[in-house]
Amino acid sequence: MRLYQSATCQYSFYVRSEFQNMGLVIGQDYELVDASRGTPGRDEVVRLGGQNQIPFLVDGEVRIYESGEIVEYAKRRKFS
Ligand SMILES: N[C@@H](CCC(=O)N[C@@H](CS)C(=O)NCC(=O)O)C(=O)O
Repeated sequence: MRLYQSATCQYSFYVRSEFQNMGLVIGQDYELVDASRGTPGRDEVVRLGGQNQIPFLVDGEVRIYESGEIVEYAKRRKFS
């Protein structure tokens, strides 16, 4: 999984916290990509998903923009 996010976005903070609570490990279970405005990461968000918004999760063909859905998806993926 690849999580596009930024340090100052509250929704990104929420997703990072939940991933940590689940015991997901950066570099092992997912990659963190800085997608602050004006970064190559943000360009990738738009290119891959068509919306200029973070947090954004990519996992294979899966693309999710809603923080709550990202967390639910990661839980299902880890625990099912
Ligand atoms: N649908 C979102 C709302 C996310 C949201 O509002 N993200 C803000 C940043 S915190 C955003 O991407 N705004 C547009 C921008 O930063 O250019 C969610 O709950 O995850």
